[in-house]
Amino acid sequence: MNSFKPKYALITGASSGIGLAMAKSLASKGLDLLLVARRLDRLEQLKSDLLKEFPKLKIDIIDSDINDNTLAQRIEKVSGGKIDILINNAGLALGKETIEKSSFSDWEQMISTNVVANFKMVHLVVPWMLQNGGGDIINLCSVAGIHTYPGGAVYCATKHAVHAFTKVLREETCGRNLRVMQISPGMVNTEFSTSRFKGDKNQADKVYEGMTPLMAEDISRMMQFMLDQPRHVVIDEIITMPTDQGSPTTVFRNSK
Ligand code: 8X3
Repeated sequence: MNSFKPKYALITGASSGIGLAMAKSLASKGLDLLLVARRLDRLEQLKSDLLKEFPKLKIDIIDSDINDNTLAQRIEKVSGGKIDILINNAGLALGKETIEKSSFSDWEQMISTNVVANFKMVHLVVPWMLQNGGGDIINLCSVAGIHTYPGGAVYCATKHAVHAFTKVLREETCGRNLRVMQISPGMVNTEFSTSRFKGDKNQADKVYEGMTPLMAEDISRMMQFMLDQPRHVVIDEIITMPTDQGSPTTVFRNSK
């Protein structure tokens, strides 16, 4: 077990926010990377930035929506099944309307991305990891996977699903040198809110008004800490919020 040394990490949602911060963190630790995201220009830019700083690394990129049916085949082709670490990060919230007012298309997109695509990624890499002698998986959950709040029914439901799935995976694979972990952040200032409010930057900015949110680098630092533990240690879950946030519905704002 202890001779296992991860070399190659797959990150979904790698072109911005937490995924991008994690790409930088893992590259600085000497890991080769397979970066998946929709925006090819951003992926190419990130690859070129990383290679400038870490010229010896192998950085592969795949431009794909996480829901694309051909993604698994593309990952298999590029990686040859040699994935040691999965940062299962792609996910989104859409809208903050009540159940009666929210739209089916938002529901479907959240369920498909946060649940189905996230689970499929695990289903893809776990057999490879077991065959290769081990692996590390960090699923991006949320405080919305533990708490609930009005306007977040489907987002919260998807993250509760991730929480349950991760726990079962951990139980099922226990003893096989697979470290199954999750991180559950509260408010992180990334493109999350801009995407939730469909490009309405004003509404997105209001989410973080008068308080100090977490940044993507805060989350990547914690994930790196999880990965850096000795092989016999699993940090099952990190739940993290800004000091100014007490729960999804309690936020201290100094301007109010
Ligand atoms: C993001 C945290 O509180 O907006 O996952 O749901 S919250």
